[in-house]
Order: sequence, then C-alpha cells, then structure tokens
Amino acid sequence: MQLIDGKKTSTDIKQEIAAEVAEMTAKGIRRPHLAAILVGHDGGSETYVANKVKSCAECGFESTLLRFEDDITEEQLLAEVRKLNENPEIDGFIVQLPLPKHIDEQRVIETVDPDKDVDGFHPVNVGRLSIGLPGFKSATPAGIIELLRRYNIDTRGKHVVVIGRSNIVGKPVASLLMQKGNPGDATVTVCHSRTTNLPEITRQADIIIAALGKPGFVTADMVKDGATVIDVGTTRVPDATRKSGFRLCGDVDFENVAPKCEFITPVPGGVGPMTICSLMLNTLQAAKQRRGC
Ligand code: BQF
Repeated sequence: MQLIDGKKTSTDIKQEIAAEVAEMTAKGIRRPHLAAILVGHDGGSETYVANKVKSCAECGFESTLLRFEDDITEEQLLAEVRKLNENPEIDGFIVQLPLPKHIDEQRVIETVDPDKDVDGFHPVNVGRLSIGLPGFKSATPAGIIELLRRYNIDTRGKHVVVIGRSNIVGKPVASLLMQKGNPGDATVTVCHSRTTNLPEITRQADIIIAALGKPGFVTADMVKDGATVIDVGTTRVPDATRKSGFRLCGDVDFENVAPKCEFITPVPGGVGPMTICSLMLNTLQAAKQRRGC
C-alpha cells in the first residue's frame, strides 16, 4: 500500500507557481489577483476560503475577500459578480458555494465571465472540458488528474468507477478520464444513489473515485485487491476530542480499505489540498491570458 500525499504534492506545486510568479514580477508583469465572494458564516466555507486566501500568499498572488451577510439578495449578489467581471485588477474570482437557499446558484454561476471563472463552473467551461478544449477545469477533478500523473498511476485501459454524479466532481472527473491520453484512456463507470448492485460494480474497478459525501461508505468488501482508491469526501463529523469540535471524514473506510490498495489517498491531506492548488493553477492561467503571456 502506498499513500498518495496530496499535501506534499500541493506544496510542491505551489512552490512551482511561486517561482513562475517571481519570474513574472521580475519582468515587470503584475502578479495574479484572485478574488473570493463569501456569503454568510458557514464553518466549512469559512475554512475553505481561508485556505484559498492563504494559498494565494504562498503562491505570490494578490487576493481580495469580499464578505456579505446571508440576507444579501440575489440581485445584490449578481451586481457584485458583475463588478468583479468588469474590474480590470481582478484576473479570476470564485463565489464560495453553497449559497443561502434564497439565491439561485446556477444563475450566479452563469453570471461569472467565463474568462474569470477560475472554479470552472460556468457552462462554457464545463462544455470545453467535456469536449477536451482548453479552459478552466473544475478544481477537484483537475487535482485528482494531477495526483494520478505525478504518482505515475496508469489509467489507460483501466476500469475507473466513479461514485457520485455531481457537476463539480463526479461528472467532470469521468469526462477527463475517458478522454484520450494518460491520465485518460480509461473505461469509466459512473455510479450514484440509484445504482443497483453497487459493490458488484466497484469490485471490478482498478481505480475507485469516491465522491458521494457519505463518511466511510466504501468498505473493504467493495474493493478488489490491488485497486487504487481516491477519496474525495470531506464531511465534518462532530468529535469532542478535537479542539475544533470536529474531524474531517472521507467517503472511504480507510482503516479497512487501505491494506487492500496499491495506492490510496488519505483524508485529510489527499485530494483536498490538490483542489486548492488547482484553483491557484487556474488563477495563474487566467492572469497569463489577460497579460498575453
Ligand atoms: C485536507 C468543499 C464540499 C463543499 C464545498 C484541504 C480543503 C479540504 C480538505 C478545502 C471543499 C473541499 C472546498 C483539505 C475546498 C476541499 O487537508 O484534506 C483543503 O479547502 N477544500 C470548497 O471550497 O468547497 C467545498 C467540499
């Protein structure tokens, strides 16, 4: 069993980005600038946005955090999005999800200029990804692909079983892995809450990508010997022994699954840090495009 260290890989990549930004600024080119909109005070969202702001500093980016209370109206939020679209100082921005229930997330996503959509959630970028054109790729799938690449995990001709069909992880990671190339050239099965005989399908997988958001869902009986398991789950589970009052729980029963695996990602320290790092790569790309370099 080999552990896939997403924390270390993301640190390496952030250093590579910082070196490139240092070269840019030495040439007199303005550093990348990421903005984030955070609505309300959800604990998870607060942590995720703080991770993103901290990573910007590590990469040598500028960052701006715009905070609004959860009673902001949809029209007010859309106006803020349009301001960022038009602000020439901002290379890319994100609107931290989830949003309060009275706001139509899809409408917000579709208001972001696709050229500043570093989350890769706009239908234009989703479409580009699905047909293999350049564009901003959703950060978690891009992070998973980068881990497979850096650990030389061959996906060609392999059976990948994705559990979960979200627009942000399941669907785009399935798209990327079925494309030509390596990582790519995989035979991909996408399973979800209506799949029958799920363990029968996952037992046929060379690579399992668990992205359903149910702690400990993937158990040892669902995994064949020598499989690679990528755990995308990051559920906060109450834990009185921690000073934060919770711990992060993956979708995989790590303790019992890990001994059967060739490779496995831990939670925390697996896919999560790579998600942040892909957002940084998208922001660097946005800045370079806007500066014509
Ligand atoms: C780690 C996210 C669900 C819904 C909205 C590092 C993150 C998480 C874990 C992180 C996530 C999950 C993010 C670890 C961003 C990943 O050390 O294991 C980083 O910050 N994430 C998000 O922005 O929105 C979400 C999960």
